[in-house]
Amino acid sequence: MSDLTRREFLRTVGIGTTALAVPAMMRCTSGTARPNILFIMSDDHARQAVSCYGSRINSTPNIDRLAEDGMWFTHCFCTNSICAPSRAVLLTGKYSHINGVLDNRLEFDGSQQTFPKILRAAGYQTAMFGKWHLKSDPAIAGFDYWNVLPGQGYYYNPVFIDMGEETQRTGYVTDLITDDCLDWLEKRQSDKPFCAFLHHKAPHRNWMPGPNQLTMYEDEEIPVPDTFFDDYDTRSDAAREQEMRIADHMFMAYDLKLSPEAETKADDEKARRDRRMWNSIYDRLNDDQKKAWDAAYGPRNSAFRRAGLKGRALAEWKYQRYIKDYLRCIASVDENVGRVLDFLDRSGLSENTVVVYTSDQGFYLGEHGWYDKRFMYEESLGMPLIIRYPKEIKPGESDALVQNIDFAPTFLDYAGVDIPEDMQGRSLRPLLRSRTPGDWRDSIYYHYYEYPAVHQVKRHYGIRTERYKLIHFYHDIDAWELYDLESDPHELNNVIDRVEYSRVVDELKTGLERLRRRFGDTGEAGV
Ligand code: SGN
Ligand code: CA
Repeated sequence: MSDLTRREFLRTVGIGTTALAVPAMMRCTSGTARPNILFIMSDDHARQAVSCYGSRINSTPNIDRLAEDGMWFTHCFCTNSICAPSRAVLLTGKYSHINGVLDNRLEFDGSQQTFPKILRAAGYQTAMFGKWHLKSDPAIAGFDYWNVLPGQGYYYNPVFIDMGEETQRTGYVTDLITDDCLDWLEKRQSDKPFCAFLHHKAPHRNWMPGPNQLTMYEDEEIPVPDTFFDDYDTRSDAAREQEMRIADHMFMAYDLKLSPEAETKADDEKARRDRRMWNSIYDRLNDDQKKAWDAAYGPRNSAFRRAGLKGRALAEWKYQRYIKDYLRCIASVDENVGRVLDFLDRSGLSENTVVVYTSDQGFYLGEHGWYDKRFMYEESLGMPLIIRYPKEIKPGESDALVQNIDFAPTFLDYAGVDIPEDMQGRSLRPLLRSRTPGDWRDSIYYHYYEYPAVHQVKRHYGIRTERYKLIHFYHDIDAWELYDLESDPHELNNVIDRVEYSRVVDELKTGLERLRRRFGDTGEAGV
């Protein structure tokens, strides 16, 4: 999008053009011992699948190593539960309506202020590895070195864009991204602190496990979430009209890895699309990879065909196939986090490096019958967030309400650089020093825009406090929902019309308006 078109666009959605200005270089206030920053972010890794968060379904021993020596946040939330917007929030410390990336279809304007640019000006080396997904050039956004996947990228034998040059490489994406980051860390200029982004594609759809995990969970049954058969009884139509139900909306071949010849014979558009998508993915595998894949999935798929499942049993089978593939992808992410932590230990970098593990948003692992994200309900609103910095962080858990707008200010704070006033988040450093700082926010603000679009989750915004969540769905609907998270942690009872909550609703509506004014998000336009 040209600058002019972009400015016009931003004006139509009520965004000022000041967001596009790059401020003067920031003052560096610290001495030489500035910490390195290693920001590890996976794609769609729900905290229900991280063992330090009490996962019932898997174990992540290496990610847990960070939690053993660092702080994990139980109430970290995204501002807009989708990939590109989350990444733009990370870079800018500003909400989507200010940074301009309201949804995945928009391009990030890298000419605006980003924290990597500020760090670079303060003497840091900056690098970006893996999933970028912001369309524009990472160099313009502030990276000295970058080696990224185009778009969503592929799991097997992916193409990378290494400083502008495209190459296809053999191997599994999570291993390759880690290799690149470790390689750069070894060769970096060691007289400067670094800020490296290690962004995995996994465990994003279509959940293709790596060669080392193909047979993991083979003989196990993964527990089905209590809310898997949610009938959306008390909710507005938004929950009923989505298209992200495991039972109804997954592709048999592309998502569930059933062989297209056997399971997607139908000649309708969905089956044709499914065959096309799966074949284009499977054809990327080389002969050895295909052999290993077929040896793992062939017998499972034959057993599925023999069983002739229907109704609830078929839905539960789909859940098992989905969740096992998803968890297999995570096992590889965890293994690769271990490689990185070992490298930091070996090179004496662990003490002076702030290491973060997070995900671009949460994800539904069968809760409410769903996969994907987008909704403001807990599982996709929440993000895992673990931060380790032995010099300063006391290990433990924090339940403070934090958001991804806080990441940029936190890193600038650690680097001893002034935090620009127009950043909308707050440094987490006081929370990381002491779990109970007197003055912290008591509510968070959320706004999702990408509708109509894949998965058909309607536009909505809302407020979450420690106890309540108020959501307003708008655009082709005008519906409010209220959840009392204390008595209803799974958000099954929308109590918006219950008279005993009328005072709470009034207070939350006032609080929501206050947040919308404070953050300058007064329109409902979206795109
Ligand atoms: C793709 C996926 C969707 C997913 C979006 C956004 N479909 O379109 O299921 O919601 O990405 O994900 S797929 O058929 O291409 O796999 S995001 O994490 O990048 O926001
Ligand atoms: Ca994502």
